[in-house]
Amino acid sequence: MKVGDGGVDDSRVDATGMRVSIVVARFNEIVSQRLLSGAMDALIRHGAAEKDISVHWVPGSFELPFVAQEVAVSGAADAIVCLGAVIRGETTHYDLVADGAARGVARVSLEHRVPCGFGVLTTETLEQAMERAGGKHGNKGADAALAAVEVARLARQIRGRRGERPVRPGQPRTDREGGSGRGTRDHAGDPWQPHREGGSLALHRGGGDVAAQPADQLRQR
Ligand code: INI
Repeated sequence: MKVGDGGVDDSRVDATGMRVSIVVARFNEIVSQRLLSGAMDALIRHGAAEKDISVHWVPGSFELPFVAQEVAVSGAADAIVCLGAVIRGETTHYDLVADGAARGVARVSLEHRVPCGFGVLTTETLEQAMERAGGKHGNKGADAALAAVEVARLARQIRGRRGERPVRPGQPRTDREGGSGRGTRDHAGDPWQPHREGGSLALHRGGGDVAAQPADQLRQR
């Protein structure tokens, strides 16, 4: 079954065991709060545990990429969902904010190899935004959350098939790019370095230290 009228196929999404960070803009909060509710509901309906969902509020959509980047670098999330509402006013600010958010989020996703769902509405009016935040055009927050999880699952399959190890942002991606990844130095305590575990090499991505609002407190907002 499809969610909304977009390309997200509800039946393909399994959020079980996924750590998801939602970054949400406070600007036009009446809309973004609904996008957030839609995203949370969709993730939980698809098996995500509430404890694995964190929520980071930012002032406006322009700030979404920076905080998404902090989350990505921390290694705390398998998928990131960016939510906001950019509603056209009478100035060109709209275009700058919308463009900055879209390009910035795409860049974070590609550079840090963490799927980022883009649930930022860009509309002419508040009414159009509300229609896409749980109204007659569905909830784009839910769509963005499920898209990010679907892609995170796919990435996991592809990486698993290639036997590829996770990459710490800013580190060489392949052996040819520099460093073998099987360090001879003592990397004790570095969760990104391979270590012996039951006779085979293992590599853990540690949780991040980015301050997040736990999802179970969110409902009280
Ligand atoms: N931020 C939004 O999320 N939506 C908007 O519609 C919007 N408008 O129209 O100005 C908006 N502006 C704020 C912007 O995102 C930044 O927070 C601000 O420029 C400070 O950096």
